[in-house]
Amino acid sequence: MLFLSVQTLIKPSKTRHLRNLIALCVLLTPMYSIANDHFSSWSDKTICRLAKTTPANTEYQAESSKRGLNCGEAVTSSSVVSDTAKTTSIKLKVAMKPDSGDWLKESIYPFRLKAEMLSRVQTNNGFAMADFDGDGIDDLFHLGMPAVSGLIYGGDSPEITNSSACDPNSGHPCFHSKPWVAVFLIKNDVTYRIWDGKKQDWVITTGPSATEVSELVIDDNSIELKAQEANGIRVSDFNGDGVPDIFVNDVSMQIKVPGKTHAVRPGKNDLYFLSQPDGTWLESTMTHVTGTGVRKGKGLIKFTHGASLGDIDGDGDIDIVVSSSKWVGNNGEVMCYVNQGDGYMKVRKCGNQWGFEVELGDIDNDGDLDIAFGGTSKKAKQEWADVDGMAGCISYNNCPRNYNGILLNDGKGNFNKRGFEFSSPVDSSNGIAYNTVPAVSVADLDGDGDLDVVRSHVGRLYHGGALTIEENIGNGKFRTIMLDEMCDGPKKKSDWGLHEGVAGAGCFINGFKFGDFNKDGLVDIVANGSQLLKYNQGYSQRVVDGTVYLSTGKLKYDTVYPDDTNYPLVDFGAVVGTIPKENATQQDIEDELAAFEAELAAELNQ
Ligand SMILES: [Ca+2]
Ligand SMILES: [Ca+2]
Ligand SMILES: [Ca+2]
Ligand SMILES: [Ca+2]
Repeated sequence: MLFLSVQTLIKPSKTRHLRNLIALCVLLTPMYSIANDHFSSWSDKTICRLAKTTPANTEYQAESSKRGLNCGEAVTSSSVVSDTAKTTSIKLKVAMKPDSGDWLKESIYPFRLKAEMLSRVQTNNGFAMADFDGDGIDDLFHLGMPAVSGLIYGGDSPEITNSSACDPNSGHPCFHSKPWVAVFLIKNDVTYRIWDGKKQDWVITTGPSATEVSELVIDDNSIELKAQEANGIRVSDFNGDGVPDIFVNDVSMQIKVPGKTHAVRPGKNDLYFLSQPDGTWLESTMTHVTGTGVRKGKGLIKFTHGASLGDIDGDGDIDIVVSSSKWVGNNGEVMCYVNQGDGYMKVRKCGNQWGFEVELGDIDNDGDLDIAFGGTSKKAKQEWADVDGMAGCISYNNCPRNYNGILLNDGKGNFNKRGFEFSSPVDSSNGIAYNTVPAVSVADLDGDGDLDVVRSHVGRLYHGGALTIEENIGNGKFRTIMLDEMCDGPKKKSDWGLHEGVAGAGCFINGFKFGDFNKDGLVDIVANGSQLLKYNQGYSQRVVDGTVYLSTGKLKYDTVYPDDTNYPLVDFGAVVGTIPKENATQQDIEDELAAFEAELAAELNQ
């Protein structure tokens, strides 16, 4: 799939008028056709789904009538299964890398959509892409903390929380009544006229467009099961109907209680949305999640900072692994949602490691999915022992809770055995160790058949941020081949902020996506920027969101920023409320063309 925007085509031209003239000439035909039939690229299935689930939308109804589609009847489960069987295999696709759902199939990076979402939500907490309408183009699932009242922030009330919290005694509906998940249907080759702030002019663009269909995500649960601090979104088909489902892990919030030596957290369940025969996604924790640690009506509460999807037990269905930052003895637990084959999940303990991030991949190439694990750094623990103590450590040199490395699968979905440990501390340029790994991902970056590891690092309380790339050198062993520091953080401990989210903190990568963005056969990396990035405005720290590590050969990278001229990813052409609407008519284009011709002629005559 080639996504070529006209902006890209005409970028090299220094003459704005000439550029626009070329653009207009190129665009006349496609714009005219779009103006007459903007649904042409939408499948019958999509039109029916939207017509059925949004009966008030007259345009969907009209289009389904025009096509003679019978969308009115409730679709039964059996008819969906047979319909699915015609087009896709019922057997689930096993999420071995690279088919993890984290790979960007198209060279799109949704800046415009994220900006749109940032105006609606308090924080952008990540996105995932998967094709849900079966047109071959990945659609977008966005996670963001809703703007709600009643939240307490560490910056305002450090005596209550390090980060942000909902005070259960405040009476505020902080256990959100607003949704965290938004879904956008992506279509390609849509032509729009949009305002370009840099050029201070309207430009015409052809490329992907995003249409919001979040009304398809349904959460009928009581407030007790709403998200509180959702930290990541992952999509894969859990129930085998060929439509991606949605999993959101919730790390919940940390509250200090007077008189207690450490913070307590109320804890919330993860969110589990399953695709339904009527085309919606329904939050299904109550009906579809049971097992160890799952309390009836409350789901699994394990402070799951990270999650990864894949077939951990080799039975052909997609399971879920979550990290847990709940202390158990001197260490913690890894929990697994084990798929029963039909989307019913039975939770069990599947490892004994405390920490933050998990990413599945067959690290040792023995056919089962292992975990690349992100936790805290021993050196940082020791550096901050005077402030934080050494909780969880048996001795100064023996801190089992502080682990960054590989957890090996025993073939049955148990991750008790440690493999390679990333041994050397990652130090900031100020000589202070990075504390935590808030994102880890895996891909075969050098094409030698084994999975390499990419990690994000932050200092204590998210001060400073860096990335490392670890090359798999065989037998599941690694060496660091690259360290890129985005923000160095405070120069000394006494300059450190007291909580997360303070000005200057929060410059970090919270997720990676991979793809071949310049079609040279090499795997490139794009970094999803921190959710706190907006707090960094006005600081000299480098903006990380959308930074591309463009491979130039075996494990060598050019770092490309979103405003560089050779930036390889395409933004959405437009984000539209409900359905794409043509913004320009044939007459508009002809008028504009005439105006440019006149301006150009005047310029040449000067
Ligand atoms: Ca599904
Ligand atoms: Ca499985
Ligand atoms: Ca393995
Ligand atoms: Ca490799």
